[in-house]
Amino acid sequence: EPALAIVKPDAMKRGLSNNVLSMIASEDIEIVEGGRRKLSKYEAEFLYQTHASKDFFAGLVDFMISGESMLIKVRSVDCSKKLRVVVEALRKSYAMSVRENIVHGSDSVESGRREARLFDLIKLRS
Ligand code: FUP
Repeated sequence: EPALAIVKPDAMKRGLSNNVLSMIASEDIEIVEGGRRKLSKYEAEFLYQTHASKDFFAGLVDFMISGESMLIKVRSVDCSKKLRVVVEALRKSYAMSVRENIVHGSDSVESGRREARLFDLIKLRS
């Protein structure tokens, strides 16, 4: 099962990318490929398209394009489930607010597939 984890701009600025990587590894999730990149507005909007009608959408997109992120394509059995465990644990330790919450992780098999494809498309464009 493929999925996507993202170390968000707030975590990059705070030097937390290694904490995210080691937590992913500790859940037996395989890191397939990764890279640092500032997301474009279009990419951030695609990532959060299910929230397009929410009032926090514009602010969320602005935050996601405010600096470099680390995109990490991952894979494992029950990957999105395991990734959510990682995300919850990291946020509990490090999140500063609902928006500045350190890390993204695909939350279902379906979104994992879609977001892993987004990773491949971003790679092609850069
Ligand atoms: P998650 O899947 O855990 O990242 O959380 P959600 O799908 O509920 O929300 C997606 C993103 O919207 C999260 F990164 C947090 C952000 N968000 C806000 O910025 N403001 C809000 O009021 C609610 C969510």
